[in-house]
Amino acid sequence: MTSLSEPFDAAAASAAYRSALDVISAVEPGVAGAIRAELADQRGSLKLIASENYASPAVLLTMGTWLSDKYAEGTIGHRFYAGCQNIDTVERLAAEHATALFGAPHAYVQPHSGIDANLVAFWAILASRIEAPALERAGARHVNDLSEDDWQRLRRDLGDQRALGMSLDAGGHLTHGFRPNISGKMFHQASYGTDPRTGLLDYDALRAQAREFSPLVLIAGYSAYPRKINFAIMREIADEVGAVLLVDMAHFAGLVAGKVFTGDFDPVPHAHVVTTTTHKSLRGPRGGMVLCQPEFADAVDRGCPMVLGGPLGHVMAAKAVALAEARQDSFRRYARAVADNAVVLAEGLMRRGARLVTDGTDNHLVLLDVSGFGLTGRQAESALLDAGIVTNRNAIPQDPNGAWYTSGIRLGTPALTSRGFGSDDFDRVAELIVDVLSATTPSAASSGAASKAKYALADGVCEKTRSAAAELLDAHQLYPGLSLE
Ligand code: DSN
Repeated sequence: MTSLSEPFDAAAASAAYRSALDVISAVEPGVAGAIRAELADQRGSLKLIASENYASPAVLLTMGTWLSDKYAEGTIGHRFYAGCQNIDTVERLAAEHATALFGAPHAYVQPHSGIDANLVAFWAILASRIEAPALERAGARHVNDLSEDDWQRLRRDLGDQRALGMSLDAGGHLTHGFRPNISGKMFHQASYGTDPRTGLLDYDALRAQAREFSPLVLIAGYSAYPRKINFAIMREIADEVGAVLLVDMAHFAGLVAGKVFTGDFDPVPHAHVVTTTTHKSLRGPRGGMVLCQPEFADAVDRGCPMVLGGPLGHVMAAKAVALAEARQDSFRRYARAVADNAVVLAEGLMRRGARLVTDGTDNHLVLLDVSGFGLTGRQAESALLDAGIVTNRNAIPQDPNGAWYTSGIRLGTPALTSRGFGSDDFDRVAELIVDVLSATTPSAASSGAASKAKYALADGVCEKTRSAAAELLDAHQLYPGLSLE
């Protein structure tokens, strides 16, 4: 890839992948074929999904190893299985890189995903703030030592707790206490939205709501809010109402690691607990992680086996490699470019008449309201895909089309920035998007809800866009020099 990605030895990586594919192919050629096809697909499309990226060959190769074959429930040096010394090594390296990179007192690198990381965080908050005091009151060391009455009282107390998170249509995440998700069954939940006039978080309204609702957990973080959050104010609100501040930085962890979000906008010094994925803007392997203040460290470390299945040694190793990469100066340049490119994309879209939620961005994503083109998000997503532009539909605040068809398209810059796309390229991407959406019309041929998915594209638009996209992609190769042939 380019100077914005880790350099790698293309000849060595090509030889490694060719040999690996031969071995796989001898057992199940269908899988080897899908692996080859996925590389071709990723190389051949404009990937604008805000939560995706391209990990380095070093990160990817680390995952394909026998570290996968070891059970290692427990934590570093304290396992439920013998022979975990090498898993200890990789887990320790990953945790050390994470604490150094983020300036966090404690890191737990076992979660398999962002949802798992949030579950560990919820469990640790309940264990530290509700269960531990109950044990102390009862003079017990362990829940198994509680009388049946005390245990039932504790279960009621655990079930009575409240969480306050950002609403889904304002950009929050399903795991932030919403009913269909297990978090909505663990907690009584309320959500805060954004100001309907500006689309921005209204901290005064949130403060008033937190005072009224009195949550145990105040959750900050998003998957589709295009602005940064002031975590100093969030912590002030949490302290005022006696809540634990949990920040889910899955989307913007790369901007925190790369020092684009600093001071009040860096969650780590302000939050009690921070969760993240490792594969989005952080550009690591698919997985999760928890950072926390010392008060929560013991409970967080019991995440496996209390919440999670056995840790994935091969993925923790890849996290160590990715976090080592993120500590390089080149990653700071990358993170800065991700944010700068998002501004260019936003301005390019608006200059061409598109409406964006909050009229811009200051992170890695933009949320495009496609109702101005007369389309649903579903129609826009499909039309763009036909033209070789991969995005995902997303609800916008107060979305009349709900969470399935939606009125929005979410676009992110992390992946194409890893390929080396710069500002001129992102302006061209904005032009292509507007061209495709302007040439798309809702289909008149059907009626009812299904019509929200049907559309027609003007003749020739797909071909023209695919050829323009190919020029951009050719100029910024994914894994240049890596050949499977
Ligand atoms: N799937 C993630 C995203 O796309 O934002 C959230 O879980």
